[in-house]
Amino acid sequence: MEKLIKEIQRLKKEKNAIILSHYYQRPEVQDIADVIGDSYYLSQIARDCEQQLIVFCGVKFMAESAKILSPEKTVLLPALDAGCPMADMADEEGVSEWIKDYPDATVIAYINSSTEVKALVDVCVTSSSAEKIINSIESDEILFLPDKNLGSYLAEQFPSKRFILWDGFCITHHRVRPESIVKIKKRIPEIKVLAHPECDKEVRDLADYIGSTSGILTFATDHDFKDYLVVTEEGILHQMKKKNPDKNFYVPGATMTCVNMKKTTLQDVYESLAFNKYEITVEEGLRVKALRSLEKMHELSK
Ligand code: CIZ
Ligand code: SF4
Repeated sequence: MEKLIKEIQRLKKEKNAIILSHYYQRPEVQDIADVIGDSYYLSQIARDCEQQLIVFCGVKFMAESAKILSPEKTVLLPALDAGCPMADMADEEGVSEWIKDYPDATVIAYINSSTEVKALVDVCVTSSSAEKIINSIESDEILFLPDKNLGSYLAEQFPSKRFILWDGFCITHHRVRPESIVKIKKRIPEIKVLAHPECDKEVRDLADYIGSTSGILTFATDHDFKDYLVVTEEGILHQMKKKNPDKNFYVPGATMTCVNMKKTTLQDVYESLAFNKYEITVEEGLRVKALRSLEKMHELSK
C-alpha cells in the first residue's frame, strides 16, 4: 500500500492534479485526497481550483457536476460504474412529463440526479444547502426530486409551501429501521442520534440532530457529548473519529454502506492518474442547460 500511495503522490505532482474525495469514500481514499467534503463543497472546489486535472473519488453525478461547472478541466472518475441508485430513480422522460402538470411550480432537483434531469429543473440543492436555497424561493409550490425523504424533511421546515415529491429514495439510508435506533438508545440512554435527512421519517423522528454529512461532522465536533449514533453512510466515521479521538461513535447495525461509494480503491485512483481513467464528458448542448440549475444553486446558497 505504501508503494501505491507514493506512486499516486508522484503522479499527482507530475500531472498537477487534485484529488477530491467524498466523505463516504473508503478511509484510505480519503487519506490520499487533497480535499474531502460533501458534494456541495467539492463542486465548489472543482470549479475554483487552479488544477486542470481533477480526480473525483465519488459517484458519477458528482464528477459530472464538476465537469458541467468546469468544462475546460479534465475530470476523471476512477470507478466508471460508481453510480447512484437514487439518481437513477428519476428518469428524464418521466420528470419532463411530471413537470408539465405543474406549470407554476419551482422545480428543485437534489444534486443526486442525472445531468439530463438537471437540465430540466430550475435549481439544484444539496442536503447542506437546501434550506438556504428554498428560503430565497418565492414560489409557494415546489416540485422536489428524486428523494422523497429529503423532500418531506424540507416540507416540514417550510410549512407555508406546498411540496410535491418524486417517489425516489436512497437504498442505503432506507435500510436503517427505527427499532435498531431504539435498541441502542436503551443501551446508552445519553447517546445523541445524528441522522441524515435521506433517512425515513420514522428514523428522523428519533434523531437529536438532522443534517448533511458536513452538518453531522460539525455537530459532533462542536459539542461536548461523549456518545453519538451516526445514521448515515458509514464512510463519514473516518473523519468524525479523526477529528474527535476522545468521543465514541456508533452505527445502527452493519448495513449503512453504499456499495457505489466503496467502488473506488487506491488502485483505481492510481490507474486513473496513470491512464486518464475514466474521463467524464458531457455533450455541450446538454451541459449548458444543466449548468443553469447548478449555477443557480451556487448563487442562492451564497
Ligand atoms: O451532498 C452530499 O455530498 C451527500 C450525498 C450527502 C451529504 O449530506 O453530504
Ligand atoms: Fe446514492 Fe445513497 Fe449511495 Fe449517496 S449513499 S450515492 S444517495 S445510493
